[in-house]
Amino acid sequence: MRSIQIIFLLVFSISVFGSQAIGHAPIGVMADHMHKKGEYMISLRVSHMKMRGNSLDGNSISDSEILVIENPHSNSPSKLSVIPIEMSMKMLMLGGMYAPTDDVTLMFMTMFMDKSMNLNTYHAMMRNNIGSFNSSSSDLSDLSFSALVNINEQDKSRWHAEIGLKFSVGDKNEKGKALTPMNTNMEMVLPYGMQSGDDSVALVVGFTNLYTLSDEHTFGNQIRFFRNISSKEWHYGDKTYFDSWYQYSVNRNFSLSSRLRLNHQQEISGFDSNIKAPVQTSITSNYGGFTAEVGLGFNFLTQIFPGSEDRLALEIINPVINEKNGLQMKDKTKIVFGFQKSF
Ligand SMILES: [Cu+2]
Repeated sequence: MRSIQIIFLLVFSISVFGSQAIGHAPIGVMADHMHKKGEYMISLRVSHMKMRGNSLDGNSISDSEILVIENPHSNSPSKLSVIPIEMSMKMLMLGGMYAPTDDVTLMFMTMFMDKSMNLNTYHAMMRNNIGSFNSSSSDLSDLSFSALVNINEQDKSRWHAEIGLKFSVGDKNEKGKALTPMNTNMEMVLPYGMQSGDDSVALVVGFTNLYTLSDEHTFGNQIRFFRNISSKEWHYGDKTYFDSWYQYSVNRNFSLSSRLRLNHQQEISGFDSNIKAPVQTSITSNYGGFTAEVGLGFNFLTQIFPGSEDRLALEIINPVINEKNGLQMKDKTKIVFGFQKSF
């Protein structure tokens, strides 16, 4: 009888004082929370984003304007002749967290990426549109291991740091068929942005602050740096994310969020001499830059599987500032859906 009472009390206390929807950041933010000693968590995130149209140094540019830009790789054709129309990126992220102590949470994340791009080809001499084609790639893209370390925990404000490594394991020599400006089909190494990896290792350093204004209102701020520490012929540029979010707790099971993200990334370092199609994506300076986006979302706790409550979350993210380097595609809406469960 006594043990039944204890179990009842335990279950009751978990459901009343346990997790709240507002206890985790908006789903697009990583490494936002820590766990109590002995806790495990698994997470699954699915995201989908689209890019459409092009910009030169942040300003929209038409296809006819792109067709008069110099092709730096060759004289035949002497101008860019293949133009990206639309790109879609699907990502699947599987993560795990475990807290060996109250002050340290270990985090593991693996990412699977699927990319697809539609492009138009223009004739080398006549400059008329001779058709379109699709390039795609999909692969396990990267694995990362991090430790989150409690720095300071007060009544209303907590700080933690993240230190980790991100290993790019995806293929960087993926090939595809392309329609050339000579009106032939050719198998070639896909441009940098269509590859699933760059064979590099990045050091990840982050700092997160969570500020609880009241039971209903919380603010979060996070900065994360990705610095390349090992690479082969080329690698994507170092990047920095800054996230700032506000969450409102509607009730224990449901919270709403708004978030501003600032992204900065360097252009690609190094090059692959096999990547030389007359298209913007095969030019390393057409990568990186500054962008900002705004996300709106919710976190929801519900019971699907046995055990602790299941956490479902969604975020819809829209671009607000585009200062991408050189000639690049413009970001459109991104959607992130997540499922998390603690043990
Ligand atoms: Cu977690």
